[in-house]
Amino acid sequence: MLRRFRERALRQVTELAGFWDFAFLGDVDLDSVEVAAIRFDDRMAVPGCFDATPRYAGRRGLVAYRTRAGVSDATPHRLVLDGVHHWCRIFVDGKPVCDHAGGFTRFSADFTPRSAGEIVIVVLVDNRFDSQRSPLHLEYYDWYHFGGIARGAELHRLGDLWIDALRVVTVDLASRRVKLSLDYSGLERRGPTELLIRCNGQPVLKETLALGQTSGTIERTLELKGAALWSPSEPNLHRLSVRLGDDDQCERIGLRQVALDGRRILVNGEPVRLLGFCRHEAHPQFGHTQPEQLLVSDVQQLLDLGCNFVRGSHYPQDLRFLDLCDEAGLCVWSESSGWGNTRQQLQDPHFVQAELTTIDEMVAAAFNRPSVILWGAINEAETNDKRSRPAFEAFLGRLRQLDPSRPVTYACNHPFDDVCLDLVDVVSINCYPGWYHGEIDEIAAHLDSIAAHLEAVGLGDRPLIISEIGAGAIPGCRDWNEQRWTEQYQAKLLDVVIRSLFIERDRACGLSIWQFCDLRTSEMVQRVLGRPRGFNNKGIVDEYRRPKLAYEIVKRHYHALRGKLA
Ligand code: ADA
Repeated sequence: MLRRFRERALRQVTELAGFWDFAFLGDVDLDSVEVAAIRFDDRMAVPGCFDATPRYAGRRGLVAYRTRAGVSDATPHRLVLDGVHHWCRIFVDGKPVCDHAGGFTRFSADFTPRSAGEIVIVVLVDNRFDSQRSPLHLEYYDWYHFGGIARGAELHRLGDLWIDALRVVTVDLASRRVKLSLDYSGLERRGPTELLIRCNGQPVLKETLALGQTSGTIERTLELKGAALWSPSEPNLHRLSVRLGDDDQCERIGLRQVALDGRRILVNGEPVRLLGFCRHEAHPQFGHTQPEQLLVSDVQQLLDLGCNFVRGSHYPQDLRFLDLCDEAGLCVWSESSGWGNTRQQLQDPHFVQAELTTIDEMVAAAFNRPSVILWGAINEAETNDKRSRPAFEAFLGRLRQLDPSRPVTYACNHPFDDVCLDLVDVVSINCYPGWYHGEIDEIAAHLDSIAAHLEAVGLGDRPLIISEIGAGAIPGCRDWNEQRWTEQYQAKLLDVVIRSLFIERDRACGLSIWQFCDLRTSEMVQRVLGRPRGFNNKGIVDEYRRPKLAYEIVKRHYHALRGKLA
Protein backbone atom coordinates (compact mmCIF):
# COMPACT_ATOMS: atom_id res chain seq x y z
CA MET A 1 0.00 0.00 0.00
CA LEU A 2 1.40 3.35 -0.95
CA ARG A 3 1.69 5.41 2.19
CA ARG A 4 2.71 9.06 2.45
CA PHE A 5 6.19 7.91 3.42
CA ARG A 6 8.40 5.05 2.38
CA GLU A 7 8.02 2.32 4.99
CA ARG A 8 11.05 0.26 3.91
CA ALA A 9 14.14 0.89 1.87
CA LEU A 10 15.91 -2.45 2.39
CA ARG A 11 13.21 -5.10 2.77
CA GLN A 12 12.01 -6.60 -0.49
CA VAL A 13 8.33 -5.65 -0.75
CA THR A 14 6.10 -6.50 -3.71
CA GLU A 15 3.03 -4.32 -4.14
CA LEU A 16 0.11 -6.62 -4.99
CA ALA A 17 -2.41 -3.97 -5.98
CA GLY A 18 -3.80 -4.40 -9.47
CA PHE A 19 -6.19 -6.74 -11.27
CA TRP A 20 -6.60 -10.16 -9.69
CA ASP A 21 -8.40 -13.19 -11.15
CA PHE A 22 -11.83 -13.52 -9.59
CA ALA A 23 -14.63 -16.04 -9.18
CA PHE A 24 -18.02 -15.61 -7.53
CA LEU A 25 -18.74 -18.95 -5.88
CA GLY A 26 -21.99 -17.95 -4.19
CA ASP A 27 -23.73 -19.54 -1.25
CA VAL A 28 -21.46 -22.54 -0.91
CA ASP A 29 -19.98 -24.30 2.07
CA LEU A 30 -16.55 -22.83 2.53
CA ASP A 31 -14.93 -26.05 3.69
CA SER A 32 -16.14 -27.96 0.64
CA VAL A 33 -14.34 -25.64 -1.80
CA GLU A 34 -11.50 -27.25 -3.67
CA VAL A 35 -9.16 -24.41 -4.38
CA ALA A 36 -7.38 -26.07 -7.28
CA ALA A 37 -10.71 -26.61 -9.04
CA ILE A 38 -11.94 -23.00 -8.91
CA ARG A 39 -12.66 -21.62 -12.36
CA PHE A 40 -11.52 -18.00 -12.31
CA ASP A 41 -13.77 -16.53 -14.97
CA ASP A 42 -13.62 -12.86 -14.06
CA ARG A 43 -11.23 -10.21 -12.78
CA MET A 44 -11.43 -7.75 -9.90
CA ALA A 45 -9.53 -4.71 -8.71
CA VAL A 46 -7.42 -4.99 -5.58
CA PRO A 47 -7.96 -2.96 -3.53
CA GLY A 48 -11.67 -2.97 -4.27
CA CYS A 49 -15.07 -4.18 -3.13
CA PHE A 50 -16.53 -6.66 -5.60
CA ASP A 51 -20.11 -5.94 -4.53
CA ALA A 52 -19.71 -2.26 -5.36
CA THR A 53 -19.23 -3.21 -9.03
CA PRO A 54 -22.35 -3.44 -11.22
CA ARG A 55 -22.08 -7.19 -11.91
CA TYR A 56 -22.02 -8.18 -8.24
CA ALA A 57 -23.91 -5.25 -6.68
CA GLY A 58 -25.83 -6.34 -3.63
CA ARG A 59 -24.70 -9.98 -3.87
CA ARG A 60 -23.49 -11.99 -0.92
CA GLY A 61 -21.50 -15.19 -1.04
CA LEU A 62 -18.08 -16.74 -1.10
CA VAL A 63 -15.69 -15.39 -3.72
CA ALA A 64 -12.13 -16.24 -4.72
CA TYR A 65 -9.32 -13.90 -5.70
CA ARG A 66 -6.07 -15.10 -7.27
CA THR A 67 -2.76 -13.50 -8.13
CA ARG A 68 0.83 -14.58 -8.73
CA ALA A 69 4.04 -13.11 -7.38
CA GLY A 70 7.74 -13.80 -7.63
CA VAL A 71 9.90 -14.85 -4.67
CA SER A 72 13.66 -14.82 -4.76
CA ASP A 73 14.37 -17.57 -2.21
CA ALA A 74 12.90 -20.02 0.26
CA THR A 75 13.17 -17.80 3.35
CA PRO A 76 10.15 -16.70 5.40
CA HIS A 77 7.72 -14.35 3.62
CA ARG A 78 4.78 -12.36 4.87
CA LEU A 79 1.57 -11.34 3.14
CA VAL A 80 0.32 -8.07 4.57
CA LEU A 81 -3.35 -7.26 4.01
CA ASP A 82 -4.81 -3.98 5.16
CA GLY A 83 -8.47 -4.96 5.16
CA VAL A 84 -10.50 -7.90 3.81
CA HIS A 85 -14.29 -8.01 4.29
CA HIS A 86 -15.65 -9.78 6.21
CA TRP A 87 -13.75 -13.00 6.47
CA CYS A 88 -11.03 -14.68 4.48
CA ARG A 89 -8.87 -17.77 4.13
CA ILE A 90 -5.53 -17.40 2.38
CA PHE A 91 -3.80 -20.13 0.38
CA VAL A 92 -0.25 -20.02 -0.94
CA ASP A 93 0.50 -22.62 -3.59
CA GLY A 94 -2.65 -24.46 -2.57
CA LYS A 95 -1.82 -24.60 1.17
CA PRO A 96 -3.97 -22.71 3.69
CA VAL A 97 -1.81 -20.23 5.63
CA CYS A 98 -4.28 -18.09 7.55
CA ASP A 99 -7.95 -17.37 8.35
CA HIS A 100 -8.96 -13.85 9.32
CA ALA A 101 -12.17 -12.17 10.44
CA GLY A 102 -12.88 -8.45 10.50
CA GLY A 103 -12.54 -6.15 7.53
CA PHE A 104 -11.10 -2.91 8.82
CA THR A 105 -7.70 -3.88 10.16
CA ARG A 106 -4.27 -4.83 8.87
CA PHE A 107 -3.19 -8.43 9.43
CA SER A 108 -0.55 -10.69 8.02
CA ALA A 109 0.05 -14.30 7.05
CA ASP A 110 3.53 -15.84 7.18
CA PHE A 111 4.74 -18.68 5.01
CA THR A 112 7.94 -20.05 3.53
CA PRO A 113 7.90 -20.78 -0.19
CA ARG A 114 9.30 -24.11 -1.37
CA SER A 115 11.83 -22.45 -3.64
CA ALA A 116 12.60 -19.33 -5.62
CA GLY A 117 10.17 -18.69 -8.46
CA GLU A 118 6.49 -17.92 -8.77
CA ILE A 119 3.91 -18.43 -6.05
CA VAL A 120 0.14 -18.47 -6.46
CA ILE A 121 -1.89 -16.64 -3.86
CA VAL A 122 -5.61 -17.42 -3.54
CA VAL A 123 -7.82 -15.58 -1.09
CA LEU A 124 -11.30 -16.92 -0.37
CA VAL A 125 -13.39 -14.00 0.78
CA ASP A 126 -16.81 -14.25 2.37
CA ASN A 127 -19.22 -11.32 2.64
CA ARG A 128 -22.11 -13.36 4.04
CA PHE A 129 -23.34 -12.55 7.50
CA ASP A 130 -22.28 -15.15 10.01
CA SER A 131 -22.04 -14.14 13.64
CA GLN A 132 -19.79 -17.11 14.38
CA ARG A 133 -17.31 -16.59 11.60
CA SER A 134 -17.37 -12.78 11.41
CA PRO A 135 -18.79 -11.57 14.70
CA LEU A 136 -17.89 -7.94 13.98
CA HIS A 137 -19.94 -7.63 10.78
CA LEU A 138 -23.58 -7.92 11.71
CA GLU A 139 -26.44 -7.29 9.36
CA TYR A 140 -28.37 -4.89 11.57
CA TYR A 141 -25.56 -2.31 11.76
CA ASP A 142 -26.44 1.01 10.21
CA TRP A 143 -24.14 0.72 7.23
CA TYR A 144 -23.82 -1.46 4.17
CA HIS A 145 -21.20 -4.17 4.67
CA PHE A 146 -19.34 -4.35 1.39
CA GLY A 147 -17.08 -7.34 0.65
CA GLY A 148 -13.68 -7.89 -0.89
CA ILE A 149 -10.00 -7.14 -0.55
CA ALA A 150 -10.88 -3.57 0.21
CA ARG A 151 -7.51 -2.19 1.21
CA GLY A 152 -3.89 -2.74 0.21
CA ALA A 153 -1.99 -6.00 -0.20
CA GLU A 154 1.76 -6.57 -0.15
CA LEU A 155 4.20 -9.45 -0.14
CA HIS A 156 7.29 -9.04 2.09
CA ARG A 157 10.45 -11.11 2.06
CA LEU A 158 11.49 -11.43 5.70
CA GLY A 159 14.83 -13.14 5.29
CA ASP A 160 16.40 -14.57 8.43
CA LEU A 161 15.94 -11.63 10.80
CA TRP A 162 13.12 -9.15 10.59
CA ILE A 163 11.43 -6.27 12.36
CA ASP A 164 7.87 -7.10 13.41
CA ALA A 165 6.84 -3.76 14.90
CA LEU A 166 8.16 -0.36 15.79
CA ARG A 167 6.51 1.84 18.41
CA VAL A 168 7.56 5.37 19.26
CA VAL A 169 6.18 7.37 22.18
CA THR A 170 7.06 10.92 23.20
CA VAL A 171 8.21 10.79 26.83
CA ASP A 172 9.41 14.34 27.37
CA LEU A 173 8.54 17.34 25.24
CA ALA A 174 11.14 19.79 26.52
CA SER A 175 14.09 17.50 25.85
CA ARG A 176 12.44 15.97 22.74
CA ARG A 177 12.87 12.54 24.27
CA VAL A 178 11.10 9.56 22.69
CA LYS A 179 11.00 5.93 23.68
CA LEU A 180 11.37 3.47 20.88
CA SER A 181 10.37 -0.19 21.10
CA LEU A 182 11.32 -2.58 18.35
CA ASP A 183 9.93 -6.12 18.14
CA TYR A 184 12.04 -8.50 16.08
CA SER A 185 12.02 -12.15 15.10
CA GLY A 186 14.49 -14.37 13.35
CA LEU A 187 15.24 -17.90 12.36
CA GLU A 188 18.08 -18.54 14.72
CA ARG A 189 20.11 -16.84 17.41
CA ARG A 190 22.56 -14.48 15.81
CA GLY A 191 25.98 -13.15 16.33
CA PRO A 192 26.68 -9.42 16.43
CA THR A 193 23.93 -7.49 14.66
CA GLU A 194 23.96 -3.82 13.78
CA LEU A 195 21.21 -1.48 14.95
CA LEU A 196 21.14 1.90 13.25
CA ILE A 197 18.53 4.59 13.91
CA ARG A 198 18.23 7.77 11.88
CA CYS A 199 15.96 10.74 12.26
CA ASN A 200 15.35 12.77 9.10
CA GLY A 201 18.34 11.02 7.58
CA GLN A 202 20.74 11.87 10.43
CA PRO A 203 22.14 9.01 12.54
CA VAL A 204 20.95 9.18 16.15
CA LEU A 205 22.06 5.76 17.38
CA LYS A 206 24.42 3.07 16.21
CA GLU A 207 25.09 -0.10 18.17
CA THR A 208 26.22 -3.63 17.69
CA LEU A 209 23.94 -6.02 19.53
CA ALA A 210 24.19 -9.64 20.50
CA LEU A 211 20.66 -10.89 19.95
CA GLY A 212 20.45 -13.75 22.42
CA GLN A 213 16.94 -14.83 21.43
CA THR A 214 15.23 -15.59 18.14
CA SER A 215 12.62 -12.96 19.00
CA GLY A 216 12.40 -10.08 21.43
CA THR A 217 11.95 -6.38 21.99
CA ILE A 218 14.68 -3.77 21.93
CA GLU A 219 13.94 -0.56 23.81
CA ARG A 220 15.90 2.67 23.56
CA THR A 221 15.34 6.25 24.61
CA LEU A 222 16.38 8.82 22.04
CA GLU A 223 16.77 12.56 22.23
CA LEU A 224 15.74 14.17 18.96
CA LYS A 225 17.37 17.50 19.62
CA GLY A 226 15.75 20.49 17.97
CA ALA A 227 12.90 18.43 16.47
CA ALA A 228 9.80 20.59 16.01
CA LEU A 229 6.67 19.41 17.86
CA TRP A 230 3.45 18.16 16.27
CA SER A 231 0.23 20.00 17.06
CA PRO A 232 -3.07 20.56 15.24
CA SER A 233 -1.90 24.02 14.18
CA GLU A 234 1.69 23.01 13.40
CA PRO A 235 1.70 19.37 12.38
CA ASN A 236 5.46 18.81 12.08
CA LEU A 237 6.52 15.28 11.20
CA HIS A 238 9.85 13.47 11.27
CA ARG A 239 11.11 10.38 9.50
CA LEU A 240 12.48 7.84 11.94
CA SER A 241 14.13 4.90 10.27
CA VAL A 242 15.50 1.83 11.97
CA ARG A 243 17.83 -0.72 10.48
CA LEU A 244 18.37 -4.03 12.25
CA GLY A 245 20.74 -6.36 10.43
CA ASP A 246 19.53 -6.41 6.83
CA ASP A 247 15.97 -5.38 7.61
CA ASP A 248 14.51 -1.94 8.14
CA GLN A 249 11.39 0.01 8.97
CA CYS A 250 10.62 3.67 8.69
CA GLU A 251 7.93 5.56 10.56
CA ARG A 252 6.84 9.13 10.23
CA ILE A 253 6.38 10.37 13.75
CA GLY A 254 5.14 13.49 15.48
CA LEU A 255 6.38 14.61 18.87
CA ARG A 256 3.37 15.38 20.96
CA GLN A 257 1.70 14.46 24.22
CA VAL A 258 -1.98 14.14 24.97
CA ALA A 259 -3.13 14.78 28.52
CA LEU A 260 -6.31 15.60 30.39
CA ASP A 261 -6.86 18.48 32.74
CA GLY A 262 -10.30 18.30 34.31
CA ARG A 263 -12.76 19.00 31.52
CA ARG A 264 -10.08 19.81 28.97
CA ILE A 265 -8.09 17.68 26.54
CA LEU A 266 -4.56 19.01 26.18
CA VAL A 267 -2.16 18.53 23.31
CA ASN A 268 1.35 19.51 24.40
CA GLY A 269 -0.14 21.20 27.43
CA GLU A 270 -2.51 23.37 25.35
CA PRO A 271 -6.27 22.86 25.59
CA VAL A 272 -7.87 21.92 22.28
CA ARG A 273 -11.50 22.25 21.36
CA LEU A 274 -12.28 19.38 19.02
CA LEU A 275 -14.50 20.46 16.15
CA GLY A 276 -15.31 17.77 13.68
CA PHE A 277 -17.40 15.03 12.14
CA CYS A 278 -17.93 11.31 12.35
CA ARG A 279 -16.60 9.73 9.19
CA HIS A 280 -17.52 6.43 7.57
CA GLU A 281 -15.39 4.94 4.80
CA ALA A 282 -17.97 4.22 2.15
CA HIS A 283 -18.76 5.30 -1.36
CA PRO A 284 -21.46 4.05 -3.75
CA GLN A 285 -18.92 3.11 -6.41
CA PHE A 286 -16.03 1.88 -4.30
CA GLY A 287 -17.69 0.44 -1.19
CA HIS A 288 -15.26 0.56 1.73
CA THR A 289 -12.30 1.06 -0.59
CA GLN A 290 -10.89 4.55 -0.45
CA PRO A 291 -9.18 5.62 -3.67
CA GLU A 292 -6.43 8.16 -3.08
CA GLN A 293 -8.47 10.91 -4.71
CA LEU A 294 -11.37 10.30 -2.35
CA LEU A 295 -9.10 10.51 0.68
CA VAL A 296 -7.57 13.74 -0.54
CA SER A 297 -10.98 15.16 -1.29
CA ASP A 298 -12.40 14.20 2.14
CA VAL A 299 -9.46 15.80 3.92
CA GLN A 300 -9.79 18.94 1.78
CA GLN A 301 -13.45 19.22 2.69
CA LEU A 302 -12.86 18.60 6.40
CA LEU A 303 -10.25 21.35 6.42
CA ASP A 304 -12.48 23.64 4.39
CA LEU A 305 -15.17 23.10 7.02
CA GLY A 306 -12.75 24.29 9.69
CA CYS A 307 -12.47 20.89 11.38
CA ASN A 308 -9.58 19.84 13.56
CA PHE A 309 -11.19 16.53 14.54
CA VAL A 310 -12.53 13.33 12.99
CA ARG A 311 -14.19 10.44 14.75
CA GLY A 312 -13.46 7.33 12.71
CA SER A 313 -16.86 5.76 13.02
CA HIS A 314 -17.37 2.90 13.56
CA TYR A 315 -14.11 1.12 12.79
CA PRO A 316 -10.42 1.81 12.22
CA GLN A 317 -9.89 4.08 9.22
CA ASP A 318 -7.62 3.54 6.24
CA LEU A 319 -3.98 4.06 7.24
CA ARG A 320 -3.50 6.48 4.35
CA PHE A 321 -6.32 8.60 5.74
CA LEU A 322 -4.43 8.73 9.03
CA ASP A 323 -1.28 9.72 7.14
CA LEU A 324 -3.17 12.65 5.63
CA CYS A 325 -4.59 13.59 9.04
CA ASP A 326 -1.05 13.57 10.45
CA GLU A 327 -0.06 16.09 7.80
CA ALA A 328 -3.18 18.21 8.12
CA GLY A 329 -3.19 18.43 11.92
CA LEU A 330 -6.57 16.70 12.11
CA CYS A 331 -6.99 14.95 15.47
CA VAL A 332 -8.51 11.48 15.19
CA TRP A 333 -10.59 9.29 17.47
CA SER A 334 -9.76 5.78 16.34
CA GLU A 335 -12.58 3.36 17.12
CA SER A 336 -12.75 -0.44 17.17
CA SER A 337 -15.46 -2.12 15.09
CA GLY A 338 -18.90 -2.47 16.57
CA TRP A 339 -22.37 -1.00 16.58
CA GLY A 340 -25.17 -1.22 19.08
CA ASN A 341 -23.89 -4.47 20.53
CA THR A 342 -26.16 -6.14 23.04
CA ARG A 343 -25.39 -7.44 26.48
CA GLN A 344 -25.73 -10.98 25.11
CA GLN A 345 -23.01 -10.28 22.54
CA LEU A 346 -20.89 -8.60 25.18
CA GLN A 347 -21.14 -11.71 27.36
CA ASP A 348 -20.22 -14.03 24.51
CA PRO A 349 -16.51 -14.93 24.82
CA HIS A 350 -16.30 -15.43 21.07
CA PHE A 351 -17.51 -11.88 20.37
CA VAL A 352 -15.31 -10.41 23.11
CA GLN A 353 -12.26 -12.19 21.71
CA ALA A 354 -12.99 -10.94 18.18
CA GLU A 355 -13.25 -7.42 19.52
CA LEU A 356 -10.00 -7.74 21.47
CA THR A 357 -8.23 -9.00 18.36
CA THR A 358 -9.47 -6.06 16.36
CA ILE A 359 -8.35 -3.71 19.13
CA ASP A 360 -4.88 -5.27 19.01
CA GLU A 361 -4.76 -4.85 15.24
CA MET A 362 -6.07 -1.29 15.32
CA VAL A 363 -3.51 -0.17 17.89
CA ALA A 364 -0.64 -1.98 16.18
CA ALA A 365 -1.38 -0.30 12.86
CA ALA A 366 -2.04 3.24 14.11
CA PHE A 367 0.24 3.45 17.15
CA ASN A 368 2.69 5.92 15.62
CA ARG A 369 0.13 8.25 14.08
CA PRO A 370 0.33 11.55 16.00
CA SER A 371 -3.10 12.50 14.69
CA VAL A 372 -4.66 9.69 16.73
CA ILE A 373 -5.28 11.31 20.11
CA LEU A 374 -8.01 9.07 21.44
CA TRP A 375 -8.83 5.35 21.33
CA GLY A 376 -12.47 4.35 21.30
CA ALA A 377 -14.18 1.02 21.93
CA ILE A 378 -17.45 -0.13 20.36
CA ASN A 379 -20.12 2.42 19.48
CA GLU A 380 -23.43 2.52 21.35
CA ALA A 381 -23.24 -0.83 23.09
CA GLU A 382 -25.69 -1.87 25.79
CA THR A 383 -23.59 -0.18 28.44
CA ASN A 384 -26.66 0.56 30.54
CA ASP A 385 -26.66 -3.05 31.70
CA LYS A 386 -24.16 -4.12 34.30
CA ARG A 387 -23.72 -7.47 32.55
CA SER A 388 -21.92 -5.58 29.78
CA ARG A 389 -19.38 -4.13 32.17
CA PRO A 390 -16.80 -6.94 32.18
CA ALA A 391 -16.52 -6.69 28.39
CA PHE A 392 -15.95 -2.94 28.57
CA GLU A 393 -13.43 -3.41 31.35
CA ALA A 394 -11.63 -5.80 29.03
CA PHE A 395 -11.78 -3.52 25.96
CA LEU A 396 -10.72 -0.34 27.71
CA GLY A 397 -8.18 -2.25 29.79
CA ARG A 398 -6.64 -3.70 26.66
CA LEU A 399 -6.43 -0.26 25.03
CA ARG A 400 -4.70 1.16 28.10
CA GLN A 401 -2.35 -1.79 28.34
CA LEU A 402 -1.34 -1.51 24.69
CA ASP A 403 -0.99 2.26 24.85
CA PRO A 404 -0.95 4.15 28.14
CA SER A 405 -0.11 7.37 26.26
CA ARG A 406 -3.60 8.09 24.93
CA PRO A 407 -6.92 8.55 26.71
CA VAL A 408 -9.73 6.07 26.07
CA THR A 409 -13.44 6.51 25.49
CA TYR A 410 -16.53 4.95 23.92
CA ALA A 411 -19.59 6.54 22.38
CA CYS A 412 -22.49 6.10 24.78
CA ASN A 413 -26.14 6.54 23.85
CA HIS A 414 -27.51 6.00 27.36
CA PRO A 415 -26.48 9.29 28.92
CA PHE A 416 -28.85 8.92 31.88
CA ASP A 417 -28.42 5.30 32.89
CA ASP A 418 -25.05 4.10 31.60
CA VAL A 419 -23.24 1.88 34.11
CA CYS A 420 -19.79 1.78 32.48
CA LEU A 421 -19.01 5.47 31.97
CA ASP A 422 -16.77 5.67 35.02
CA LEU A 423 -14.35 3.40 33.10
CA VAL A 424 -13.45 6.03 30.49
CA ASP A 425 -11.07 8.99 30.53
CA VAL A 426 -13.22 11.07 28.20
CA VAL A 427 -17.01 10.89 28.38
CA SER A 428 -18.58 10.75 24.91
CA ILE A 429 -22.30 11.02 24.37
CA ASN A 430 -24.35 10.32 21.24
CA CYS A 431 -27.71 12.08 21.33
CA TYR A 432 -30.34 13.19 18.86
CA PRO A 433 -32.48 15.94 20.41
CA GLY A 434 -34.50 17.66 17.69
CA TRP A 435 -34.36 14.56 15.52
CA TYR A 436 -35.39 11.31 17.23
CA HIS A 437 -36.99 13.12 20.15
CA GLY A 438 -38.09 16.66 20.91
CA GLU A 439 -37.81 19.73 18.73
CA ILE A 440 -34.92 22.00 17.84
CA ASP A 441 -35.80 24.46 20.60
CA GLU A 442 -35.34 21.65 23.16
CA ILE A 443 -31.73 20.92 22.20
CA ALA A 444 -30.11 23.28 24.69
CA ALA A 445 -32.17 21.92 27.58
CA HIS A 446 -31.29 18.37 26.61
CA LEU A 447 -27.57 19.16 26.58
CA ASP A 448 -27.96 20.80 30.00
CA SER A 449 -29.67 17.74 31.40
CA ILE A 450 -26.81 15.53 30.18
CA ALA A 451 -24.27 17.84 31.84
CA ALA A 452 -26.31 17.91 35.06
CA HIS A 453 -26.55 14.13 35.12
CA LEU A 454 -22.80 13.71 34.62
CA GLU A 455 -22.25 16.11 37.51
CA ALA A 456 -24.67 14.16 39.69
CA VAL A 457 -22.93 10.84 39.07
CA GLY A 458 -19.46 12.21 39.75
CA LEU A 459 -18.33 12.59 36.14
CA GLY A 460 -18.66 16.36 36.06
CA ASP A 461 -14.92 16.86 35.92
CA ARG A 462 -14.16 14.68 32.96
CA PRO A 463 -13.84 15.96 29.41
CA LEU A 464 -17.11 15.65 27.47
CA ILE A 465 -17.41 15.11 23.73
CA ILE A 466 -20.76 15.13 22.00
CA SER A 467 -19.77 12.31 19.72
CA GLU A 468 -22.95 12.23 17.64
CA ILE A 469 -25.79 14.64 17.04
CA GLY A 470 -27.44 15.55 13.79
CA ALA A 471 -30.40 15.38 11.43
CA GLY A 472 -31.20 13.63 8.18
CA ALA A 473 -31.40 15.76 5.04
CA ILE A 474 -32.28 14.18 1.72
CA PRO A 475 -29.94 15.82 -0.80
CA GLY A 476 -31.80 18.45 -2.77
CA CYS A 477 -34.89 18.36 -0.56
CA ARG A 478 -35.77 21.99 0.22
CA ASP A 479 -39.20 23.10 1.18
CA TRP A 480 -41.01 26.17 2.55
CA ASN A 481 -42.05 24.13 5.59
CA GLU A 482 -38.44 23.36 6.50
CA GLN A 483 -39.58 20.12 8.11
CA ARG A 484 -37.52 17.05 8.98
CA TRP A 485 -35.64 15.57 5.99
CA THR A 486 -35.17 18.99 4.36
CA GLU A 487 -31.73 20.50 4.01
CA GLN A 488 -33.05 23.58 5.83
CA TYR A 489 -34.02 21.57 8.91
CA GLN A 490 -30.58 20.02 9.14
CA ALA A 491 -28.92 23.43 8.74
CA LYS A 492 -31.10 24.94 11.46
CA LEU A 493 -30.49 22.06 13.84
CA LEU A 494 -26.73 22.11 13.45
CA ASP A 495 -26.67 25.88 13.88
CA VAL A 496 -28.48 25.51 17.21
CA VAL A 497 -26.25 22.60 18.28
CA ILE A 498 -23.03 24.53 17.75
CA ARG A 499 -24.35 27.71 19.36
CA SER A 500 -25.68 25.79 22.36
CA LEU A 501 -22.51 23.80 22.86
CA PHE A 502 -19.77 26.33 22.30
CA ILE A 503 -21.18 29.86 22.17
CA GLU A 504 -23.73 29.74 24.98
CA ARG A 505 -22.01 27.02 27.06
CA ASP A 506 -18.54 25.59 27.51
CA ARG A 507 -19.07 22.23 29.22
CA ALA A 508 -18.13 20.15 26.17
CA CYS A 509 -14.62 20.13 24.76
CA GLY A 510 -15.49 18.39 21.52
CA LEU A 511 -18.12 17.72 18.91
CA SER A 512 -18.21 15.18 16.12
CA ILE A 513 -21.37 15.89 14.16
CA TRP A 514 -23.18 12.88 12.79
CA GLN A 515 -21.97 12.72 10.04
CA PHE A 516 -19.58 13.73 7.29
CA CYS A 517 -21.07 11.98 4.24
CA ASP A 518 -24.26 10.09 3.46
CA LEU A 519 -23.85 6.36 3.13
CA ARG A 520 -25.81 3.30 2.14
CA THR A 521 -27.39 1.55 5.09
CA SER A 522 -27.90 -2.15 5.76
CA GLU A 523 -30.17 -4.07 3.37
CA MET A 524 -32.43 -5.12 6.29
CA VAL A 525 -35.99 -4.09 5.60
CA GLN A 526 -36.55 -2.48 9.01
CA ARG A 527 -33.48 -0.33 8.50
CA VAL A 528 -34.25 0.67 4.90
CA LEU A 529 -37.83 1.67 5.76
CA GLY A 530 -36.52 4.28 8.19
CA ARG A 531 -33.85 5.53 5.80
CA PRO A 532 -35.07 7.25 2.60
CA ARG A 533 -33.09 6.11 -0.48
CA GLY A 534 -31.74 3.27 1.69
CA PHE A 535 -29.13 5.74 2.89
CA ASN A 536 -28.28 7.30 6.21
CA ASN A 537 -28.84 10.88 5.06
CA LYS A 538 -27.34 12.74 8.01
CA GLY A 539 -24.22 13.68 6.03
CA ILE A 540 -23.29 17.31 5.62
CA VAL A 541 -22.25 16.23 2.14
CA ASP A 542 -24.01 13.52 0.17
CA GLU A 543 -22.40 10.23 -0.82
CA TYR A 544 -20.65 11.94 -3.75
CA ARG A 545 -19.45 14.66 -1.35
CA ARG A 546 -21.75 17.38 -2.72
CA PRO A 547 -22.45 19.89 0.05
CA LYS A 548 -25.86 20.42 1.60
CA LEU A 549 -27.15 23.72 2.98
CA ALA A 550 -25.73 23.05 6.43
CA TYR A 551 -22.20 22.97 5.05
CA GLU A 552 -21.77 26.73 4.98
CA ILE A 553 -23.34 27.19 8.43
CA VAL A 554 -21.06 24.66 10.11
CA LYS A 555 -18.10 26.01 8.21
CA ARG A 556 -18.75 29.56 9.43
CA HIS A 557 -19.09 28.41 13.04
CA TYR A 558 -16.10 26.09 13.04
CA HIS A 559 -13.78 28.68 11.52
CA ALA A 560 -14.97 31.31 14.01
CA LEU A 561 -14.54 28.95 16.96
CA ARG A 562 -11.05 27.77 16.06
CA GLY A 563 -8.52 29.53 18.18
CA LYS A 564 -11.11 30.97 20.55
CA LEU A 565 -10.40 28.72 23.49
CA ALA A 566 -9.38 30.16 26.82
C1 ADA B 1 -26.49 6.08 16.05
C2 ADA B 1 -25.29 5.38 15.44
C3 ADA B 1 -24.96 5.86 14.05
C4 ADA B 1 -26.22 6.14 13.25
C5 ADA B 1 -27.09 7.13 13.98
C6 ADA B 1 -28.37 7.48 13.23
O1 ADA B 1 -26.21 7.07 16.89
O2 ADA B 1 -24.16 5.47 16.24
O3 ADA B 1 -24.18 4.89 13.42
O4 ADA B 1 -26.90 4.95 13.05
O5 ADA B 1 -27.47 6.55 15.20
O6 ADA B 1 -28.26 8.00 12.15
O7 ADA B 1 -29.44 7.16 13.73
